[in-house]
Amino acid sequence: MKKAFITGINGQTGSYLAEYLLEKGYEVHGLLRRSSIIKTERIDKIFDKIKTYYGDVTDSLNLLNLIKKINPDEIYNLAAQSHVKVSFESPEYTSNADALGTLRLLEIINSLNKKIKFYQASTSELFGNSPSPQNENTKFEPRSPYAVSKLYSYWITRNYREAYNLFAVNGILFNHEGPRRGETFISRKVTRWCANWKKNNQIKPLEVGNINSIRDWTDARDMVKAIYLMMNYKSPEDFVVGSSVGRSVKQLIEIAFEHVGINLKWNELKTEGTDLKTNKIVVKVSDKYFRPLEVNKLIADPSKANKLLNWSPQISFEKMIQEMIDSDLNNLKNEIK
Ligand code: NAP
Ligand code: G4F
Repeated sequence: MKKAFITGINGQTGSYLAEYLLEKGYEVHGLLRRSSIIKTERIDKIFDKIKTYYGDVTDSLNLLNLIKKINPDEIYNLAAQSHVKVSFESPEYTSNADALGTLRLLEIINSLNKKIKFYQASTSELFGNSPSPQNENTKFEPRSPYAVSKLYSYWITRNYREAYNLFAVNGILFNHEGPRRGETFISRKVTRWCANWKKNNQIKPLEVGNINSIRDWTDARDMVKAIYLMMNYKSPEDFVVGSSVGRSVKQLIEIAFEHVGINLKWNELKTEGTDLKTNKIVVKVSDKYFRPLEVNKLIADPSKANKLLNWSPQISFEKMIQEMIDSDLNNLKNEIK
């Protein structure tokens, strides 16, 4: 039985990855941050099948002691301050966790057991405004403290692979979403608003930032399959993973709104959207949600993953959005009054 240690097991993707590795017969261990309230909803379903430990990727001794104790075959480094806008407000912490956290893990592997395989959660944010579609050979132009920190992690992973012959890989994943997505990322913010509107349509308009930026959104459950495949590929290589379809934030909003029966009419400046049926303003653009720098257009060219890993996404964008709205509606129904 292979042993996996997942940092960020409590996050969106970490929770799906833990489930997938359990299905594949792994023994799964995960790093949890202590919190003053219990917030393990994403892993409650599998809590008795996994082993969790309190810790933090900013704490070298904690990581060293845990890895010695667990003695994993594979480490998946998913822990990160993962919000791009927040990274402008908290750049030092973001760098500590998202850049140095990776170095700490690689140093431990290199000194303790070079056979441990390592997965680094790299990101399409590395590409910044480089022309799309982006693949493994596209120039990196990071445009946030988050992306700069992840660029360090990308290179230190390659560096340890080449210098010390480690099986260490970067999954350069484009945006991935699903019912467990953090509530302040755009997809979940929109689907939560839609669920609220369906339940009680007297709510305030949805406030968003830049609706022109384009992203390549894939279901997180498809993404964890790609992570597994690259860790089981014959050699350690980096892979770009995404659906290869780009949509604007404006399109995302329109599609989600249609799912709850709203047909949008935008004003000329595209700063407000009105529900055609009721004439009510239902969406507003607000400066509050803009970033100091924007990344305009991220669309994956996943040809390498398609060909070498035989990977392609199975869950459509529309199905994912519908499922997210249904799940948010369900959460509202289950709220204790
Ligand atoms: P997420 O939901 O924000 O999960 C991140 C996890 O990391 C959370 O469980 C969080 O713990 C944990 N964490 C944060 N700082 C930590 C620290 N200092 N020590 C230990 N744990 C810490 O993010 P995600 O969407 O699952 O993404 C997983 C990884 O993939 C991240 O590294 C992200 O940057 C990267 N990525 C994500 C996407 C995407 O579109 N989702 C795309 C490319 C790359 P708490 O629950 O306690 O906050
Ligand atoms: O959902 P987002 O916050 O995701 P973003 O910035 O693309 O980052 C996510 O994907 C990366 C992979 O490309 C990951 F590495 C990263 O960890 C994270 O998971 O924003 C998507 C787009 C942006 O252009 C943003 O400016 O939506 C735009 N947006 C417009 N209004 C908004 C909003 N984003 C958020 N979060 N909230 C808004 O109100």
